[in-house]
Amino acid sequence: IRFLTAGESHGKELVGILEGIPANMDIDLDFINNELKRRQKGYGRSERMSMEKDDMVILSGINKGKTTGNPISFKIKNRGYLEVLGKINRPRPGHGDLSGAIKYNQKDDVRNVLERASARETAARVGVGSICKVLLKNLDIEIYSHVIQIGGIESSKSIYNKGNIEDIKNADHSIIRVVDSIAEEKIIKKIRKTKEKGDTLGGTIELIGVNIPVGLGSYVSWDRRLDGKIGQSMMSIPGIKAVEIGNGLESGKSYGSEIHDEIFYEKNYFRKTNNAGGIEAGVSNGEDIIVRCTMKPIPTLKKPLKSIDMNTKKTSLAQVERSDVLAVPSASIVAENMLAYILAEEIMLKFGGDSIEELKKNYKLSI
Ligand code: EPS
Repeated sequence: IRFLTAGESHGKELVGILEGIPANMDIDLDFINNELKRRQKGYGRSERMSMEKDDMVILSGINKGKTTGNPISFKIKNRGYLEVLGKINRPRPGHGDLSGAIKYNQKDDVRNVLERASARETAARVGVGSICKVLLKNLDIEIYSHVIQIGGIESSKSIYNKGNIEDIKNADHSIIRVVDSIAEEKIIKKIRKTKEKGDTLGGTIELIGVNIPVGLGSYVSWDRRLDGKIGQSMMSIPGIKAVEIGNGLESGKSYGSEIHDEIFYEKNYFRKTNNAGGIEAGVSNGEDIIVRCTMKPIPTLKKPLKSIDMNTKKTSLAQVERSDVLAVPSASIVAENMLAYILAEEIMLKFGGDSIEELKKNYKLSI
């Protein structure tokens, strides 16, 4: 399967095209729109979020609530559409402004760069990913996420600490998707103070994929490794600067005897630990897939950093635009949906099928 998105942050609409989804799959538009809504929540987002009520308009590939096998195309309206936008020529450190302006020769006005580099585009990706989630649900594969750290304050409920899947399923009950209520309170206070100071924050997300079959991805070539594909998809989310599979960071500090997951057998192979995060040698091993992503603070600061005025080449303060204090909870929903896309792609590669009936039959025969 493959997808493309188009659209600018304050342009008229975002559009997406997703190809390769099998025919006859039931699509519940309410489920998709709820995914779009989940991405818009979170404490510390710009007032733009109360303006945008994202909903998907299907243009093709779905008929009478079922996929047809044809490419699916859709649009999402930007309620924040602005016909005239002010010029920008004081690039924000940490944003794509300056590199984009030089690369695309937009030195007179960086506006065209940031309108596409904006994370608004991820709404279309959630549209794509939510259709992939429906495909995965047909095979009982689910993806959950929560936020495990913001501004250095950690949740105790990470999967390698005191967290468990039941806690994580409740992440939507928290406005910042933190399931440890003590950490949640501290973080909300920190966000409030950060906003007052005109500053921004980043954080870390944890994702869990459950009911994953053995054998997605391959070690035979570098570009078929599942961890490599997941890594790229996560790194492609604006602001993500680090990706970890399983207990990856810890593993570099441990003995092999402490970190590798021992293998047992009772009717089937299983492991009692999952430090590998469900992937060994670029192949899913049947355990839950665990991924963590860290997002840097938003680069638009109300109290701006030093930059250069591109007209005068003199030191100046970076441009101030309306923006978010942080977008980590939103990024967690984007990450769920990017993981759904990668897993759906791998499922189609391994099991195949032009209709959902054929995919399900192939899947049952193989696992
Ligand atoms: C964004 C800046 C803000 C965010 C936007 C991403 O928009 P505005 O500049 O209009 O306040 O709200 O995110 C979205 C619109 C969205 O839907 O996530 C940026 O600069 O990346």
